[in-house]
Amino acid sequence: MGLIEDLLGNNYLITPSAFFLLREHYPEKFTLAQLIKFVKSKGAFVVDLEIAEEFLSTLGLVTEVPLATSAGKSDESGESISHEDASLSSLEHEEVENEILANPIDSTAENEAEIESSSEVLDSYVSTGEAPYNEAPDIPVFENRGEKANFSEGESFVSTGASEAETSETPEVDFENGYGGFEDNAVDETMTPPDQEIEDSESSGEYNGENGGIPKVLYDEYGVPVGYVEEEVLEEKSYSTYSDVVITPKPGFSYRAASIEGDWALIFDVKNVKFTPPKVKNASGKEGELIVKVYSNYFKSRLKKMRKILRENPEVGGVIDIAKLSYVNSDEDVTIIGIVDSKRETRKGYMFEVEDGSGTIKVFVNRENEESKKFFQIMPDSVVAFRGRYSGRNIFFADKIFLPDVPKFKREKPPLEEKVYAILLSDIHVGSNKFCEKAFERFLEWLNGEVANKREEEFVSRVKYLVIAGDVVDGIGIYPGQYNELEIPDIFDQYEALANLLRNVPDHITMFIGPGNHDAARTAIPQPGFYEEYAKPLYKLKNAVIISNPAVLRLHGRDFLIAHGRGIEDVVSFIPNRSHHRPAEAMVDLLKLRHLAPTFGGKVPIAPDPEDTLVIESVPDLFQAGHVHVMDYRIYNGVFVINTGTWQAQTEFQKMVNIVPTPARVPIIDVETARLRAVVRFDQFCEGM
Ligand code: D5M
Ligand code: FE
Ligand code: ZN
Repeated sequence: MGLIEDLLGNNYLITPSAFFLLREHYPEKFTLAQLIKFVKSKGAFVVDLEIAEEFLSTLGLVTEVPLATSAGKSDESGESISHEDASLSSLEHEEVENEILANPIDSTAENEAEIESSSEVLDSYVSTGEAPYNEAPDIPVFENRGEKANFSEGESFVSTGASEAETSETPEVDFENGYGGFEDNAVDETMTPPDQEIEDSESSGEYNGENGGIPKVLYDEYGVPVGYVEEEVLEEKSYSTYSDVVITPKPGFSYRAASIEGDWALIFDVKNVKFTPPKVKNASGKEGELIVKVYSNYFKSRLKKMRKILRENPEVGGVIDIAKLSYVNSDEDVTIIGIVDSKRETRKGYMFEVEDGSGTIKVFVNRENEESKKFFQIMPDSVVAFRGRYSGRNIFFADKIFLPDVPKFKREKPPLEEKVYAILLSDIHVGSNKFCEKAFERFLEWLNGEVANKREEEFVSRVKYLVIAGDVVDGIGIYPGQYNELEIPDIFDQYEALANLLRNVPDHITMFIGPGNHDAARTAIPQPGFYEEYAKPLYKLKNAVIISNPAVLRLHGRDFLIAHGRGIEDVVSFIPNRSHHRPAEAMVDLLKLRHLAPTFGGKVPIAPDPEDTLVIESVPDLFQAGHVHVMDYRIYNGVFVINTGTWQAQTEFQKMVNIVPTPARVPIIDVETARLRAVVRFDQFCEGM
């Protein structure tokens, strides 16, 4: 196999110019593993000329092909389709406006204004996207956000655009005050953002203290950080991997769920998707050909899936290809469906650049039109439909915008014979010195029957499933300075420790465990699973099923969409008034766009697989994510949307960027309704909170 195939087989890409540079040395002078390790260390999954050159120089190999770096680079960036390329630079703004000037359309006041406003073009990405982490903590939500308030005020459940019927669902949700003797605290507890007193000066440098320097990171052959090597001879581990944590069911405790038959199926898992790498004739084709092909296949797949979703909406009719617009009369209403390459605000309204495989067009929506508000919800690279008229001159005047969205009606499911509960968790971060180990152990005891009252007993007795949506361990080398906050500085031991805790989950409870960005797994999403070499202890748990990120799990006929949720970060950057502290709102935005991470080239690395598996193809009953470490939930058009928070107290990094986590809360989901039944809190046991 050649270098191209070898890289593709591992989900890595190479540009032809990089290929020319490297092929003469491969595989004699370097191995695939070496190259992948290097590329991964750059946080990339495309081997471009710059990376190839740097790689060769680290090997002490000098390129024999005289290529000017800068020229090569600009060639390549011209070829690749990234969001940066698609977004409007100021130069492009000028081009756009000039085009309008050069091709004046019928002289409606609107168009004249459009022309006049050329100097006032705003780029709404700039105004909305910047510095979400630096803003003052926008967390009114915490001020009166005790669980009580949450449940009694229907308000927090009313989602943007949800049908009224939804509010009637709130009464079925109730709240359990908490664990053991802590009810009093829990009842009128209001979250206070952690302040200085939490700062634990001892916590930093615990490890460094021992041998002074920063230890060396050890990578495996595929560039995954594996562990740290300390300079001194390793003595016995100074940390626990919880091998002594043995919790057994409380004698006499009876589990109803043990006699309820399990009914689950993984109806979508990335591992089961067969990807065929794109065929290119040979690598000596045009510069960038391969990458263009890979990306265009990816977008074709996205477009195809989204078209299908949009066409399910009976209101979306009369769809035609952009290329055929010139054949329709200017007074005829038609619909186009396309990927939004870019969007911007003008004085009179909003302009989109839309592409559908047959062509590209500018779409204008007047600000006076209520529909124009949807402008803010449309993330770059998402797919939407516009209905309106084509006036010629490559501008489409839309008066209606359709997001793919979720139908308003509730999906009725046949009732279940017995109550069954599922617990949804995420972001456990085992290995972090901020991991709330005591709280987690109390939770395990609770699952084993150490309950405070009859109500809790009923919950525990009927828990049949436990889902963990990523960041199950803290990993190593995930962010600069992480070492100082690691309790377990070895990735193998982190998974060992997690498994040692999870083996205390009673046998009749089936666990579904998927990866997140802190796990030993592919960096880009989708993530097929954990790398088996590192997460072996998890694979060995007899009642655990390893799932991909994302995955769709069907429990007793109810579909649970489970994702780690990195796309939330992009929503917070691109959509105004979104916050890390209200992730359910951002998750609803993703649902409306029917995609888990719409934007290419944003914060979230997305692998351009031949199939876009991040499209939310079918409407779930429940949508779970984690990642932002804040528990939050709401109902949107019949879908229960929940962010399941974390088991990690605030890290130094989160302190810096004003992220206030809500650790150690256990949401109990009634499988029949796919709704929240209760939240049981263990945060009293979480040190540092
Ligand atoms: O993510 C935990 C939270 O921290 C989540 O809200 C994202 C945020 N986070 C994580 N890394 C970064 C960087 N590098 N910049 C800004 N915000 C970040 P977790 O995936 O658990 O680390
Ligand atoms: Fe996390
Ligand atoms: Zn995460």
